[in-house]
Amino acid sequence: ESVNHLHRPNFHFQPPKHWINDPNGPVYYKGLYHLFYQYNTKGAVWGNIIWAHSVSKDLVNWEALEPAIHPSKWFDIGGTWSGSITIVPGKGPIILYTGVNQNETQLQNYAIPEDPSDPYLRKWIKPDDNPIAMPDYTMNGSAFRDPTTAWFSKDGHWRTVVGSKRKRRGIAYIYRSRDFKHWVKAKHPVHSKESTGMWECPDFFPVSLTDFQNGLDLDYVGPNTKHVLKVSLDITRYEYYTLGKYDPKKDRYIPDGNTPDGWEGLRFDYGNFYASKTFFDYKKNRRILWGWANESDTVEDDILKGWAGIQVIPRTVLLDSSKKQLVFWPVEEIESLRGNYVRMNNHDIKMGQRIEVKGITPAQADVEVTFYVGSLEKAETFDPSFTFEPLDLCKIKGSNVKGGVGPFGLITLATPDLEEYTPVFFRVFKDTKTHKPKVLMCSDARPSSLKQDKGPLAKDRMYKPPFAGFVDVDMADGRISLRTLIDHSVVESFGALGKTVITSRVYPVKAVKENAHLYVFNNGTQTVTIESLNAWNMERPLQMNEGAL
Ligand code: DQQ
Repeated sequence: ESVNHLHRPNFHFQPPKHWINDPNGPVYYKGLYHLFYQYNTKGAVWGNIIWAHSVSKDLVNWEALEPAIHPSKWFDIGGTWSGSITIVPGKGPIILYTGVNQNETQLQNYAIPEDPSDPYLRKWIKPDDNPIAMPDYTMNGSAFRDPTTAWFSKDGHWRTVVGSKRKRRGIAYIYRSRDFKHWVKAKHPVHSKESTGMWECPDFFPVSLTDFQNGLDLDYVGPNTKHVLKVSLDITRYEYYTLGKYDPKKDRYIPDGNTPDGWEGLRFDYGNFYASKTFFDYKKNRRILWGWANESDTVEDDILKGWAGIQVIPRTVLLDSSKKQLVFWPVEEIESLRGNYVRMNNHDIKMGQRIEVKGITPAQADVEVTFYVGSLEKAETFDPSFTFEPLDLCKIKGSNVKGGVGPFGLITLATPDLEEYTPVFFRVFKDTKTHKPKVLMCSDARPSSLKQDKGPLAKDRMYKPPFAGFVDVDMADGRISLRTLIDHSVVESFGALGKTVITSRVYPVKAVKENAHLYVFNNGTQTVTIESLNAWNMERPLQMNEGAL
């Protein structure tokens, strides 16, 4: 089998070939970062899923180990699906994962390392007293999966959350155990929400209300915390999260009134990003997020390429100082891959101007830019009575549609004549009610590729949406920043230091490798200044799972 490298990322996590999806069981243990992931041993489409396993000292270079779990017992013969790792004092790391039995019922299982003293955790055992949880008659046995990392509470119980649904109501069940073997479902779900459908890959963790630098471990208790509940919605393939209060006595989670709980909810990432999972990094006291970015190419081309799916660059997760949302930033370790470097300072871009960033490799780069806009006088008005989704707004007001303040931003993976390009940009509106700026961020894949659709079915078309989200900034100092990691078919963008994040996958035909270009542009009447721009070539890590599997 051959692997086509044209659109293959170089510094994002990937095995050498075949399909990957959800990150599983991320953990830091005895000096190594472990990442397991859903992997098809046989091809570049979903199926034959096992837990593949890699380790890293630095979250940049990865060594592939033998698979950790594959279907082998009655309680997982139909599938070894997603789950997590918990470090249990006195026992070591324990995997909780979803097994599918021969009747396609989903069960929760556990697995233990053969040798917990081995930092590599190479071999895993599935004890015979599995499963640890089965759906009862009140539950939907084909929608019961993805146990979270468990946490230990003062009442002597371990707790884990499992995703589910009943009819159209999304549910997060909570299970308790004293010994990590016998688990009992709490009477009430920790949370649920009507009309949201299946809650895949829930994630539930505390954040600090006073320390905006460090993450918290799951069992942290203190007055100044909030909880985050994230769910992945299989209907739209989007995730959303709420901030709220977890009451450990009642085992209930109540989202804050001001964060929408449902389809309109806040997102870790407004683009191609799914089945994400965080873990607490004991080495650097941070909470790190992993997430899967699927291909958006045609299924036929995925098969021809011989590979499909990547993990995004791991991101630190913190509560924003506004306390209304989270902020995300690529782990600092990734900066070790920065090579050749160019910069630009105090450069005005007038309406209609496009400035090329030269001297780096635009198809494999890290770009940080701070824009100074100064006056917001010319901003277009935003009528809050429009119930536009950001995505609809970006669809109508693309990067070519002239505005007042913006659109301005980066044009990535472009041909010089803009036959192909993926713009990442801001457009600033004036909210007619609050008179405050309303900032839209778009990453528009529509003009990204000249490749023709192969047919009318979704699998035969590339998915090229105008991903978008609002950015909650007042721009009081007239500034806004953008960082974009470009990796051949990956455009991963962080607006306003990580307040709004958008990952997109694109497959240009011409704007590839050394034929790709990078520009800064402005299509608003307000002149915008590039206050500073720093751009780097990104090197390939020395080790990226080569030769394994
Ligand atoms: N992927 C897994 C499931 C999970 C889904 C199966 C989310 O456990 O719900 O590969 O992408």
